[in-house]
Amino acid sequence: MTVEHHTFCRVCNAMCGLVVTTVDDRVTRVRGDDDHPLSRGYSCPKGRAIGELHHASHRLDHPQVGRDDDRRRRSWDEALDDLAARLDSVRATIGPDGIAMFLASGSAFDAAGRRAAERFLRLIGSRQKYTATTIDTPCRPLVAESMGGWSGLTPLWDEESATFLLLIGSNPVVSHGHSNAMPDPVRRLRRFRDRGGELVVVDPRRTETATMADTHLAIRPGTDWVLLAWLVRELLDDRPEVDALRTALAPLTLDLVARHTDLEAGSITTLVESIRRHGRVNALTGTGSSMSAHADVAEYLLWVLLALTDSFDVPGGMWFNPGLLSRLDERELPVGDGRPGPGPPSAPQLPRRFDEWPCVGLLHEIESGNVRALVVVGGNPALAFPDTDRTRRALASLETLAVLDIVPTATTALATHVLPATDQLERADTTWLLDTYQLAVAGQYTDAVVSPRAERRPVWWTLGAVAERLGLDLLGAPVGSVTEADLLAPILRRSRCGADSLVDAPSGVVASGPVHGWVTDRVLPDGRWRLEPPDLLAALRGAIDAIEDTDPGRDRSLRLVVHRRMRMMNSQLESLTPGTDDEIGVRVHPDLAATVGGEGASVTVHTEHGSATGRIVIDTRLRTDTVTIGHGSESCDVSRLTSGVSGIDPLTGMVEQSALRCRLSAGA
Ligand SMILES: Nc1nc2c(c(=O)[nH]1)N[C@H]1C(S)=C(S)[C@@H](COP(=O)(O)OP(=O)(O)OC[C@H]3O[C@@H](n4cnc5c(=O)[nH]c(N)nc54)[C@H](O)[C@@H]3O)O[C@H]1N2
Ligand SMILES: Nc1nc2c(c(=O)[nH]1)N[C@H]1C(S)=C(S)[C@@H](COP(=O)(O)OP(=O)(O)OC[C@H]3O[C@@H](n4cnc5c(=O)[nH]c(N)nc54)[C@H](O)[C@@H]3O)O[C@H]1N2
Ligand code: SF4
Ligand SMILES: [Mo]
Repeated sequence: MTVEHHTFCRVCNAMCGLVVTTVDDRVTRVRGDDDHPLSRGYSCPKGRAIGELHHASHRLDHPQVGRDDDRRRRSWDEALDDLAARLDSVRATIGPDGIAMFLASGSAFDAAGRRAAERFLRLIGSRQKYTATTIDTPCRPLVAESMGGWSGLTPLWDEESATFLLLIGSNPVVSHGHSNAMPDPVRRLRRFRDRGGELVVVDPRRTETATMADTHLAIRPGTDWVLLAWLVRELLDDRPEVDALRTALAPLTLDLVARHTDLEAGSITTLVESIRRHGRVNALTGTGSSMSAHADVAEYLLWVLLALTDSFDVPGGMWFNPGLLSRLDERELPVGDGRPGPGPPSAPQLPRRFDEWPCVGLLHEIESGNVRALVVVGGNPALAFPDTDRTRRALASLETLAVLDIVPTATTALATHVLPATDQLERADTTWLLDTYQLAVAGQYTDAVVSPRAERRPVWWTLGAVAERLGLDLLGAPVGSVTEADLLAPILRRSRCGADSLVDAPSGVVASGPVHGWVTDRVLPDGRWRLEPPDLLAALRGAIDAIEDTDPGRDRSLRLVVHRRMRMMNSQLESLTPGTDDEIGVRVHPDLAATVGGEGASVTVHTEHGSATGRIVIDTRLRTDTVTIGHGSESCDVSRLTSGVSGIDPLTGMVEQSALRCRLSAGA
């Protein structure tokens, strides 16, 4: 029987509405949902691949236990008994902190599974929680807490009433937004421009997004903070409350800023004038800014710019989505001052923030023997963590590495327990964890579209069954008697529009567009942004001191930067979406390519931390001093070029992943 199901995509933050056609238990078609209020029929190749992913022959279908030649297919009972016995022994011998968890992209869209996973670690009593935040964008929650009192504040573009949008190191036409979910980005940006909005893109590459902009500033990688420092300096005027900031910025001159950023002085001045003319600003950073050194300083200055121009929490400025399900505007949120807790025992210098430790801390904890067992839920640390060889040695040295995933990965290859999870079409879900990233107060619920194939099991079920064996009540009832609907019910009950109307709306609901005032009224300490948080101000001073001593004109080194690929989600979907092969390799400008063998030739990129070899892909959009490798591919693995020891951001523990000095050599 042919059935059309309304559901939503859980590959990336955009969470586009989809219509999935099934004939009996086969998925025959996936297309965008025309009735979806936010994505309006849009879908991308990744989303359209989820049917194929559901049926793919390489899917994990059965539990497996053991490493290398000893790995065997096991029954669920055997696999869970073995895993639980190992976790129990770690708990008994070295304590709960011997068990760690890495929760990443593949768990961010699994409401019931993610909730269960977080609770699992709490029940065990382990502090060893790690997520992708500290290898992605920890500068934003750091600045949110330091300036606004709460780390979860995420400024959103007001697409209907903003008149000026500044994008720094983000390419939403490909990524569909970093912290702002942007389904159908081209149509959205075009509509913004059509109604007179001005778009400025700051990126060393003339990206797909930059080609749509009024202005593209092809900045030298890693210098966004210098540009932002100048904008803030120009807009500070004579406000008395920012004297320390004014003093810190005093050494800058337009000439110095132009030389460092490699931008024309005239275009910098024009940007300042634009901001003054518009009055209110919408501005977003992405990984291009968050992954380079001084990311915290750049983010800090951006938020200062927004605060100074009265661009937060007011119409025409940026807004904060309280969430259809999160309902932040009704909660008592913790008030923080941006001070971190102590790091893990083997690396106390690292900060504990957002209730977790930085990913690089996990490497230290494994190497020191503090962590003996790691449970990975929807993550691929073997490719996502820095310094691939070191990371893999650490993962391979674990007594127990349990991985809950849907396909074999570089990480499952090192696992002791490979546990097949249900995919998105096999589970009921709701837009919970990321509802504050949506460009409207909106949400969606979906039933499972198809039943799980083979022996795939939901993440919550697997962890519930392990917990039961450890004598812990994870799910509130015996795992065999719990349904996904039971687990989602408490989340759905929080819906602003009521659980039933959310469940009954096939394409989701939009409760409202931008709302204003709740952050100022309920979150900000004393109703004001802290404009001079001590740690960020100190980081700014340090950066300015260093810049005064360097001559950018003499630093001709190439810079390695990050980018996302259209047809992959990090390391995912490589084998499914046609055209991914064209996206994998070392992208360079043709002039640079000519010096190392030309298009298609093999080239090796070296940083002070390591080297990676790939095929040259010509990219005429890049600066000639910029090289870029998309993250997430084993054949050309950019994480071989990063370090888990040097360049670690002292405030967040973030790894330096962009704007790294590098050089090229022809061949492998
Ligand atoms: N198609 C696709 N979509 C994705 C993902 C994916 O892998 N593929 N991944 C998802 C994830 S996990 C994330 S975190 C988001 C990321 O979302 P975005 O941050 O929007 O990611 P990118 O598209 O890589 O955009 C980063 C841009 O920064 C530029 N850049 C690099 N270095 C610098 C610099 O020093 N300064 C400036 N100004 N720009 C710089 C790059 O040229 C690139 O255009 O995307 C998400 N969406
Ligand atoms: N050098 C360098 N390092 C980077 C980056 C970079 O640009 N350069 N980018 C960083 C960024 S932004 C991020 S977000 C991280 C990404 O780090 P990760 O999130 O660890 O990387 P992914 O490749 O997205 O891995 C997600 C895993 O989830 C699995 N999965 C997919 N769907 C499901 C599901 O429904 N259930 C379960 N259980 N699993 C599922 C996928 O098969 C995949 O193995 O990497 C970071 N690391
Ligand atoms: S943009 Fe993201 S959410 Fe939309 S279809 Fe593509 S992968 Fe799915
Ligand atoms: Mo990310």
